[in-house]
Amino acid sequence: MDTRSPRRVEHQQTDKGYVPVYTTAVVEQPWDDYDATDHQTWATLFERQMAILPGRACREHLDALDGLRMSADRIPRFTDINRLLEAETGWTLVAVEGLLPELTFFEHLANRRFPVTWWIRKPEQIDYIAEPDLFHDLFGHVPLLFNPVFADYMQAYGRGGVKAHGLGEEALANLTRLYWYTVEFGLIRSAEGLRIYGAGIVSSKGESIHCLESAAPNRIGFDLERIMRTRYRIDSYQKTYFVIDDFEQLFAATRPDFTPIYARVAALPAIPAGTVLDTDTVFNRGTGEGWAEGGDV
Ligand code: HBI
Ligand code: FE
Repeated sequence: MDTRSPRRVEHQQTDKGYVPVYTTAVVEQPWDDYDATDHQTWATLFERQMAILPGRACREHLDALDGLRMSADRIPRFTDINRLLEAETGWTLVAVEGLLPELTFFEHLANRRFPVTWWIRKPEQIDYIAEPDLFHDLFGHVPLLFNPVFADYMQAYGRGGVKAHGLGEEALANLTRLYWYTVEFGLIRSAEGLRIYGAGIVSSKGESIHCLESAAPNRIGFDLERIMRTRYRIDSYQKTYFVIDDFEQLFAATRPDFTPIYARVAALPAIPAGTVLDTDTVFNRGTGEGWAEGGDV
């Protein structure tokens, strides 16, 4: 059997679009099967991001890359990362085939396991891939699990997801928006200005530049219910980014029981991705020119 091609189950409409959803099995990282092209893809992506992230990514992400000894040399071994990560925050990586059904994903997070796709994109996909591959997960998501407060947030989020699973589609949609606008596309304030912490941004060259420097997107202060009502785009740069003061604010937001919040959000209309409300705290608002076409999710 060719261990290099992931076992796909079926394509599904997910919050990342119409992508394959994989078997839920935890597998071993087939590190010896990576070939020179795979390691070169990792090196190209790693070096390209490290050339632009200082001054754009938050301090916690850059420090964790050092702490986890990640480098361009070769694709990291999950076992090496786990030794360092588990000692720091009790999180470990598990290798998976790719995007998981929500409940499986939430259960991993609730147990401080982060699922990392074992395969890396092909050279022709170097600029964009719809699915989370090894680079997106390992370079984008894993470093912040080294930060104790963000690590607590991710576990609390997973527990919330397991609870929400029985509450139906709307609760799931609200949680997916929360994940999208924080874990994937979140910005954070710092003494030097706004910085990136979202994995979807930090693993993308174009969006790492766009999210801070373009006049187009809105940058709005974190508000849990506002985020749960806000649609998002899956096939172009975000029209709106939400800004947290610090990771404590994010973790504190998960403390209350979400059930009454889901009820309030369900009674209100969804907010289109590019809207700014009078009640919003706006950070150096842009002018909104140059929107890419395409529907909101
Ligand atoms: N599965 N492997 C993997 N990685 C993800 O980031 C992921 C997932 N399944 C569901 C999912 N993300 C999103 O629906 C989150 O909003 C829950
Ligand atoms: Fe992701």
